[in-house]
Amino acid sequence: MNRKDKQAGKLSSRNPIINTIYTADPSAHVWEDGKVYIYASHDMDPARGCDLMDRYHVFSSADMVNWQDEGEILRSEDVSWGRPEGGFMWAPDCAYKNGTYYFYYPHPSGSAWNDTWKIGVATSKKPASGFVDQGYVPGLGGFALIDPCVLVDEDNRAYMYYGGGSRCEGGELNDDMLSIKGNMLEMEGLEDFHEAAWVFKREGLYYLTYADNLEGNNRMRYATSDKPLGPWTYRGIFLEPTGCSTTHGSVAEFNGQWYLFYHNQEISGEGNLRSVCIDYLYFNEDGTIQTVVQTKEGVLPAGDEPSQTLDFQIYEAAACSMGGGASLEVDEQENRFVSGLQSAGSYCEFEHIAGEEGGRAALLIQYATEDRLAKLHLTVNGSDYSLLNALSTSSLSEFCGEARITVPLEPGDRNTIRLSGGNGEVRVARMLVGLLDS
Ligand code: FUB
Repeated sequence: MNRKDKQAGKLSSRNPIINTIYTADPSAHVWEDGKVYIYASHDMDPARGCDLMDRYHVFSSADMVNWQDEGEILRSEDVSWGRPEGGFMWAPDCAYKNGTYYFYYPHPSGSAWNDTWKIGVATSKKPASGFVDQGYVPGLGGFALIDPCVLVDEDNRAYMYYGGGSRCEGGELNDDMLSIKGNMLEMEGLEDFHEAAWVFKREGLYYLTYADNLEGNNRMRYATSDKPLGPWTYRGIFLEPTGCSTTHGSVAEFNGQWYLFYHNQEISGEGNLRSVCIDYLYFNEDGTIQTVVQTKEGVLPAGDEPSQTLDFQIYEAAACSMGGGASLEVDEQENRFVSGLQSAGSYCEFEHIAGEEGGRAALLIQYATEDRLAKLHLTVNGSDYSLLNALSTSSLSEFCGEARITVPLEPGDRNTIRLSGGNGEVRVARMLVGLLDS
C-alpha cells in the first residue's frame, strides 16, 4: 500500500503536536533540506521527576502540520562517560556546521547527578539519524550545567549558551565544535533568569530567550543585544505560564513566518510528562516580541506539501498471535480487532514484520478506545519501547486512533512487535509499517 502520510487530513497542527510519546524542551531548526526539525527531550512514562528522562527523538516536518517521528537518536546507554544508572538526558540542541550535525545534550557523568553535569556532543552527517557520541565539552562546570543551546552565526562562528540555577553563561566554540575558545562568560543584563537559554538572530539583532523563576509556573522572558555574547538588554515576558511547572522553548523562522516551540502538560496533566506545542510568534516594528497566544489549534500548513511518501505494509491484528486475556473479536461494523489487552499478562504479537535491509520503521498502530488516556506497552524484538499514549477515539468501534512511533527493525522478515496493556481498554485493529531511509 502506498499511503501519502497526510495525518488524517489535518487542517492545522493542533497542540500538542506529538501525542504518542511525551516530549519536552523542543529545539527547532530549519536545515538545508528546507524541512524543520525538532530535537526534543523525552519524558519517560511513568516519570520520576526528571530523573528517568532518556532516549532523544527527532521530529521533522515540511509544512509545520504533518510531523514525522524520525526515531530515537541517542540514549544514556550510548554514552560511555555517562552516569552509570542512566536517565537525566535533559534539554538538548543541535547545530549544523561544515557538513556535520552536532547534537549537544546535558548529562551527568556520575551517580551524584547534580554535581557532575557535562555537555555531551554526538555528531552525524544526517540531521535525524546516525549520531555517534564524541564525549563531552571539556573544562566546563561549577554550576547547573544544563540546557545547552548553540548559535552558528552568519560568519560561521559558533556560540554555546547554557545554564540553570539562575546563572546563564555563553562562549565561543572552537572550529571543532567540541571545545570552547577561551572562557565561558556570564551573560549580563538578563532579569530573573532560571534556565532554558535559547539564542537566535533576526535582522542583525541577537535574542536570548529563557525561563524565569515564577514559582511552579515559569514564564518565558527575553533580552536582546547587537553582539552574540551581550551585554544584553532585558525586554520582557513573551510567554505566560502554560500550566506546566517548567517552561522551555525555542524560536525559529520557517518560510517567512516565526514560530515558538514550547511544551505544556495538556495530555497528561502531569508536570513531568510534557508535550511539545507550536504557536505563532510575532514581532513589533521595533523588534520587540508580542506575547505568544497559546492555542489548541496550533498553526496552519506552511510551505510544501509533505514530500515523503512512505510505502506502508499493513499487518492486520486478525493475524496476530495472542496471549493472556487477549482475544480476536468482530464488531457489528465488521471491524476485526484484538481486545482484552488491559488485563494483566495480555498481549498481541505481530510476527514476521519485514525490515528489508534493516533500519528505521515508522509504526502506525490503529486503535479504538473510550478512555481519555489509555496506554499500550510496545516491545520490538524484545527491546522495551515503553508506553505509548492511546487517546480517546470516543467509542470502542471508532478505529481512528493512531499511535505513531519510529523504531529500528532488523534486516529480513523475522521482526516481532508486541503490544500489551497499560491502563485503559484499547482495541487494536492493525499496524502499518513504513520503512524510512536509514
Ligand atoms: O527537561 C528537564 C529540564 O526541565 C530542562 O533541562 C529544563 O529546561 C526544564 O524544562
